[in-house]
Amino acid sequence: MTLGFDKRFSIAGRSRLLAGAALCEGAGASPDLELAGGLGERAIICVDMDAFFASVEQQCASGSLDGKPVMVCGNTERRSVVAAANYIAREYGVRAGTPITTARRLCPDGVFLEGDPEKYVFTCIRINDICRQFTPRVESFSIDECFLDITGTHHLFGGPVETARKLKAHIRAQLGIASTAGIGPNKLLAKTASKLGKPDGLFTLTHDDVPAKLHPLPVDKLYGIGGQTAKKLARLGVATIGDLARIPAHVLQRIFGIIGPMLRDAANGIDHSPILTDDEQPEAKSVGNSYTLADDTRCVRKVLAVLLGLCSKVGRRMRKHDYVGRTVTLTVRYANFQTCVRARTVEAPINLDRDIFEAASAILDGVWDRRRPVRLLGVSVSNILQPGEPRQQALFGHDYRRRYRQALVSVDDLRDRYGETVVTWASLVRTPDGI
Ligand code: DCP
Ligand code: CA
Repeated sequence: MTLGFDKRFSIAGRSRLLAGAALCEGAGASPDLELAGGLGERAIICVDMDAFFASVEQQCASGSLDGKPVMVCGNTERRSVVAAANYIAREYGVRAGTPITTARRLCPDGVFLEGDPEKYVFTCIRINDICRQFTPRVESFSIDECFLDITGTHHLFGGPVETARKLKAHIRAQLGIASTAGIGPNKLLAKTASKLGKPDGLFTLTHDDVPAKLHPLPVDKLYGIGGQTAKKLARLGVATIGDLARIPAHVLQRIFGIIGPMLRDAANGIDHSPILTDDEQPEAKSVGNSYTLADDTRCVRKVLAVLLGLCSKVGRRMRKHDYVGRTVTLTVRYANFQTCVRARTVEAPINLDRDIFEAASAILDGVWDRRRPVRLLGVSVSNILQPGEPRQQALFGHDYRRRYRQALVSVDDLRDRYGETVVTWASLVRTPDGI
């Protein structure tokens, strides 16, 4: 998927990437040499800290919490939920998002700690510094997760697996926390490998592994598939990633719109998105809006209505300047002020409300834990093509797009003359937060 979907290279022109079977911790040198063999192809590591907040707290406690179930919460009051549970606490059934009252019932002898964001941000910066000792091409993906493009540097450390092993060892030695490294020929497979290798693992997924290791997994294990998409796929009889991989792209396009073909690519382990270092993040030039809700809410209808309103605003501003863009970024801030920012890059540039909404709601679907009240939403479109730059047309739905665009141009014109509220989406009419 894209984990940022940047389709710079054609699928047809793509040769086999990393060769070799999946490797686990302890793999010898020869498979690593094999992995390094795909000339000119990419080798990506996704490194993700294990039970991050809990691991940092355990490290700070200098061994006094070792062997105990540890849970970190927004606060230790009754209303709060668990943000991070160490792997011992998970044996009791506690997970991120478990209400604290339930967690106390499941694990009465557990250690409950209030989160300390400063410590986690400080550790996050140090993780990034350690990653940059292995390659300059590091993308900080979330507070405890980085992608490293080691294509050009892994030979300095003994190959991809040895690089990952050394990276994990450095993190443990310098920060005292366990991590899991996934290796793959792209971000999607590296990320999936890191999930499969948890905890404290080192796992590789190559293109050759896709049929045997990716396809049998439940479809909701595919990165980027959230609860709503998974439900829709279940209704269509799609149980595994392999089932999804076999559906023709045009069928998925009809059902899921612009993200349909991306879902299929992802199910086949295809992802061309680049590693974007801090300096290369596309936010620099973007059109965006954000909105703080009148009340924190878990109501899906309300959240989607706000999102649609935001996408509408962003689309209108883009059309005004004749901009089109390919990367949609969604910001979700929860009631506890924790903020999640995720981006998705679509194949053809967009500026229509519905296309922006499709991408933004697909991201929301993947990130929003429905139990967490939302405080603020933000949408921006970046990767902007300026007026006059050559534009690739969307492959599907030409006629629909033409008519839809014409309708929106008329709506924009009405708004120019009579004000922003003269025409709005039906689903926003009844919503107090329909901005
Ligand atoms: N986090 C949070 N609320 C959530 C999920 C996560 O505050 N609902 C915070 C706490 C986590 C950190 O983000 O420690 C990283 O999230 P991960 O999803 O990577 O989860 P963990 O690192 O805790 O566990 P894992 O070992 O599964 O990666
Ligand atoms: Ca983690």
